Amino acid sequence: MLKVISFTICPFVQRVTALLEAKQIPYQVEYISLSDKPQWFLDLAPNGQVPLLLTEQGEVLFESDAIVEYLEEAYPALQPQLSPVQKAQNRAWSYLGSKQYLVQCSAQSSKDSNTLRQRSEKLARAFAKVEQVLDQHRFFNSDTLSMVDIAWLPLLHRADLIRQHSGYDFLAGFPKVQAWQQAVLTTGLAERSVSAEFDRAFADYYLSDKTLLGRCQWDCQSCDCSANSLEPACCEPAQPAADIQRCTPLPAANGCCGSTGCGDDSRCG
Ligand SMILES: N[C@@H](CCC(=O)N[C@@H](CS)C(=O)NCC(=O)O)C(=O)O
Repeated sequence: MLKVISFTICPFVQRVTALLEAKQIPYQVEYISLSDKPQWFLDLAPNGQVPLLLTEQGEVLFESDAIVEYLEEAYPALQPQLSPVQKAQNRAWSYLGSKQYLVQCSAQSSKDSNTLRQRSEKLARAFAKVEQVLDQHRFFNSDTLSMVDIAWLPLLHRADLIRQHSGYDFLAGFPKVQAWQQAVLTTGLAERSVSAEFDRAFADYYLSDKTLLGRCQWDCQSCDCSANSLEPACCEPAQPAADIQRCTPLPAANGCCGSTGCGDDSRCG
């Protein structure tokens, strides 16, 4: 059976497991710690990174682009009738997506609204390109899943989790991309391609008190402090980090984020 060497919240791994799920190819997953990589992994992985794919014959494949292209060739194709040009176009749009993984990770890690805004702009430039080419199809360029959908799935999945938690939407202003996101999420591949620990591990890393998006809460009942607009960013720390209070409902007299955390008292009761 195929084996994927993985790290719980790695988007490059999720691209591979999403494709395996889409093709219904059985596989095992072995998780490693990236802060303490086992020697057997370092011996196998020339780039020292996950994902690795161990084929049924025991060959080692690394680099997610190479792995998904192998899976598309070696197993029944998602879109079998594509011309060489269409395949090359799909690869190019896929690379545009996978190049954004680390951009999104760094945006999600932002500690303040200026940083989040700057990092999101880079991501938004890529989503704007997709917005221009999405047409009447259900998925990227057809009514069935393509390799491009799989490549962008980790970005669309994470954008959905962030929006649900904080109200901040990486896809704001891109209605066609939002519709595409819904179509991709409706397949269930996002959940099936990650472990049961994914949501907790993702929240621990990106939605803790250490990140702006972690401090902002979609469902704050005391004021409109979700990171929807970042104008003003109600969850912004106005004081050193030690003083930050979470943006959960507090007595109205204190303001939503408490006297230390809210950038705009007029919005906080
Ligand atoms: N270009 C690689 C990137 C993979 C990557 O960045 N993986 C991260 C985890 S998401 C990793 O293994 N980081 C550990 C390291 O770089 O030492 C690919 O596409 O497979």
